[in-house]
Amino acid sequence: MSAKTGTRALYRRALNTTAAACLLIGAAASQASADSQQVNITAWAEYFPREVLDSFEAETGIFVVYDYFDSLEQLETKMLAGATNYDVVLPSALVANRLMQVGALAELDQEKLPNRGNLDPKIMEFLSRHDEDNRFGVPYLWGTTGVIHNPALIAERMENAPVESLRMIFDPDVVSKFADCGVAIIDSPEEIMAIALNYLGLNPFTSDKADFDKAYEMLAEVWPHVRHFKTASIINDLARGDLCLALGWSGDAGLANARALEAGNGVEIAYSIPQEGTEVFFDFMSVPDDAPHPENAHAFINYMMKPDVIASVTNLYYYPNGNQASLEFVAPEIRNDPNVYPAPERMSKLFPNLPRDQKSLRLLNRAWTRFKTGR
Ligand code: N2P
Repeated sequence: MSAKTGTRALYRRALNTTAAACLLIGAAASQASADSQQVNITAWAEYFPREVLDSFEAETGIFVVYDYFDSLEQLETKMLAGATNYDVVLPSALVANRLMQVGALAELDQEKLPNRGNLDPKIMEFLSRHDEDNRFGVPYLWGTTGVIHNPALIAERMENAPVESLRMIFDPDVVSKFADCGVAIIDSPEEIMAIALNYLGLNPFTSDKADFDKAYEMLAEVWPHVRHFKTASIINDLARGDLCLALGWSGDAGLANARALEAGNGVEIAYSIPQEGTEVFFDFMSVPDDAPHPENAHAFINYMMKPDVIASVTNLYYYPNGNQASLEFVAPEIRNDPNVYPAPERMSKLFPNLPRDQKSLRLLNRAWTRFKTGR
């Protein structure tokens, strides 16, 4: 489903349900326009389960309009232009940091977020590197970027493939073995370039051109074996068996596996956090400075911090969350899966994505574009 169709469908649905709710709660509600009873959110596709949005709507009478984005760059560009009409946006902590600096995010009204007490103080402290005193956002889901693979298709092509290593993607002798069953890389320049630099033993946040040249040289050898960079197609392509390997996000591997199971097509998908270390990301719930319904935005964010609610998101999407009180509601097989909640030994090798200076960003984007376009 394209982002456009999805949004239209939800709009229609939101209006119908608004009409039904008005009938139910009578005159007071029917006077409120559909507009003031809505919250416009934008996030990745498959990041807020329909059933969770349904319960929020039922509990609050506020209807959710969900618009998808396919890349952080797309979200950032839109937010910098302003007047998005969004009430809640889901940037990564890194992108949120840049948006704060230009005044594109509103400071949250902490009084309206009583469920904040459920959040994990360690994660809050961590996030204060991007958002001092945690004033502009609260953590939603987090995860790692690593090796998603189809063990059966991989084993047919290589015995003892190094699935715990980024060699699966960055070593041309290895990745070339899987070109025929389909290799994809998420279209996320800041994440993938940092991982590539780190793999080479270089500073992931370097602003040295020679470092970017080295990373580009490595990636150029990988490019002929990559089928696509379509972030939004990766889950379904893996689930159908149309890809056997991807450098992508931890939860998307779990989701692809669950989808294949549902389809009963015999496909199995696994994930590993690379032993060389990789990026850990934190996604942020925040409110644009010009949000049309800031009250509803706070109600939404507060609802998503209910322990059982956010645990149900983790249980469906295989991404850990930043809510300590939710852990007891997280299914044990997810809570104890070291590829979802990383074991301490792997955790110590993870690095968060940090802000880069303009020069570094320019070099990074140039290397990425050359890589992606094969030039
Ligand atoms: C989309 C998940 C995106 C998480 N399915 C990236 N931070």
